[in-house]
Formats: sequence, structure tokens, C-alpha cells
Amino acid sequence: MGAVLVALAWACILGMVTTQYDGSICQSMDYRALTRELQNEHQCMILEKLQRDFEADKNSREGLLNDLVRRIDKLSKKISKLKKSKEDGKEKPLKYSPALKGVPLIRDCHELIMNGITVSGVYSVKMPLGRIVNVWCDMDTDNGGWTVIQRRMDGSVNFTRMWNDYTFGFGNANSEYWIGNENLYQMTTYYNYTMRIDMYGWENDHAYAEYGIFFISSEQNGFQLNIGNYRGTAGDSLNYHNDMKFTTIDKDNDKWFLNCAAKDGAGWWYRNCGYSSLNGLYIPGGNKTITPDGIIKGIIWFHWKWLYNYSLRKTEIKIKPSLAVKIERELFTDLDDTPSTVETPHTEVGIDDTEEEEIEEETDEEDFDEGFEEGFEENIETQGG
Ligand SMILES: [Ca+2]
Repeated sequence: MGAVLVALAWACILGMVTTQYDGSICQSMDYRALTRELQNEHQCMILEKLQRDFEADKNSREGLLNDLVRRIDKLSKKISKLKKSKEDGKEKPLKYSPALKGVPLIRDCHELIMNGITVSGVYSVKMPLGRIVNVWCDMDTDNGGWTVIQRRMDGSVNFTRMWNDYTFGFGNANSEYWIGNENLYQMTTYYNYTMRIDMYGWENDHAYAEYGIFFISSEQNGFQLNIGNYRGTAGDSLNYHNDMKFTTIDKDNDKWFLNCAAKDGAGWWYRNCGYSSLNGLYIPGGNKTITPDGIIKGIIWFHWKWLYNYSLRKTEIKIKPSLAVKIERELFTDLDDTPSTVETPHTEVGIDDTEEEEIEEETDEEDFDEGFEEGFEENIETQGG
């Protein structure tokens, strides 16, 4: 009798453990205690399964919700961080960053923005063949990441320069400068770039011209200009100059019977002579001077205002990898600008345009002058931040 009681007690304990383990109502002692008419094991198990499914579904929904909340929290933190860094940037504009700790030497300003640097300023970039050049990085215009290759803003730098100066660059990245045709050649040869020209008038007005294709040839080929795929608001005043070699006051590569660079006091891809001359003389107030023999001087982009006697207040020529521009265009819809439909007439005011144009077929050679490195070192010193 005693043994039977002990066995029954063990059975009860085991039953409770089982009930606690799987939480099954159908297996519980309470259910088993019901009369046969009330016990329907099959229905009970179906109900239990439904309950289990419901719990599992609830848990997975809760997990998803928690995950969403975490992501939203992370995003809002990121946004407030970005806002703060933008406000900080406005208060203290970064003028020069000689060494970017933790960031390797970058090839252009787009690579810099990819490394999380989003403040416009002067940075050092490394040319494909190893030169270090100080440039202004425009991190504000059109999603940022633009490497400025030319800037005019106050007339503080003399742009009436010889071939060598235009080859290796001159000026100051904080104010006015020309990056140098050799640097431009290397950059645009190694990577596909889009060029953008921002121009500002004296009435606080602004326009831009963009070329989806932009590269220049080697010095051996006169740093010949190659542009295409225009879009913008300023009109196309560079198409006429396409395929032209660079001309300076001491190297006449233009099609005019005299030297266009000497006429304008600048270096540019002149033809005969042309519709644009962004390295022309800086003229405060914007009224270009016209000498008695009809020579016009100034910073010119004819198709913006259709005026030959208007000299721009400020210009910036900048480049960015074409692939980056393309991807950004696909991500962000352009709302503010539409491609211009203005056609460029191929006539020039005041200058005879009768010469036949010769398209020269030359091959780009990727050889570089031995004296190149020396010239660059000097140039870096003169450019200093
Ligand atoms: Ca000439």
C-alpha cells in the first residue's frame, strides 16, 4: 500500500513537471479531470497550436517594431549630428586644413567627401603622378565634392601669365588661382570628370554651365580642350572653343592671325578668338574696356547675358567624377534647373573669321617632361595656403 502511494505521488510530480514544461492544457491534470463528454483532445490540440502560432507571430512583430524604432532613433541622431556640423561650419568656416588626420591623401574633393569631410575649404590633393596640390573643395554646390580648378573673385592675382605658369598653376587656393594645365591633364586623363562653371554677375546674379565630358590633352598636344554634353543656365560659350589648344601670351596656338591671349591678357583655349575668356582681366564693376582698335578685355562668358562688354564678378571652374554626378542625378531629382536650349551662333563680333579650321589628328602621349617635378616644387611654394 505504501509503495502504491509513493508511485502515485511520483506520477503527480512528473505530471506537474510535464505540464509546466510544455504549458499544454490538453496534457494538464485539470483537463484530464474533466468528464469524457467535455474532453475533446483533437480540438484542444488545434486550439493550442493556434495559440502557439499567435504568440510566435506576436513576438516576431514585436522584434520588427523594435528594430524599426532602433533604426529611426539612429537616423534622427545622424540628422541632428549633420545639422550641428553644418551650423558649426557656418560659424567657423574652415579656411585651411594642412593635415587630415586619419584620412589618406585624396585624389580629389569628391574622395574627400566620401571620407566624411563635408566642409568647403582648402585641402591638399594628390595628382595621379604624385604631386601634391592645394585646391579649394566646394562641398556646397550641387551635392558637393567639386574640385575647384580656377577661381576669380577680386582681381588679387595676375592672370596675364606665360605658358609655364599656366602649365604648372599659380595663385592661391584661398582666393584666385589656376590649378595648372599639367595637373588638369593628369586628373582628366586618369578619371572621367564633369566640369561645372559657376559665374556671378555684379547684380548678385548667378548662372552655371556644366559639361558632362571634359578632359584636356598632354602638353605635347597643347593641352587641347575636349568638352561635351552641355547643360546649365549660363548658355554654352565653350562649345566654340572645343578641340582648341591652349594659348598664352608667349605661345600662340589659336586660329586668329594675331595672338588672342595677348589681346585678352590671359590664357585660354582660344579659337578666333571666342565667346569665353574666364582668365581675362579682372575689371571691378564689370564694364569691360574696349580699346580704340576694338579689343575687348575682361572675364567673358558671352551667352549668359549676350553681352561682349560685360566682365564677370566671380567665376569658379570645378570638376567632379562623372560617375558620382550621374549617380547623384539618379538619386536626387533636379527641381531647380532645366537644360538650356540656347543655340550657339558661330559668328564673332569684330574679328575676322574666315580661316579654315584644321582638325589635327594627333595622338596623346603619356610622357611627361623630365623637368616637370622641379617646376611643380616651385609651384607649390608659390601656391602655399
Ligand atoms: Ca594666332
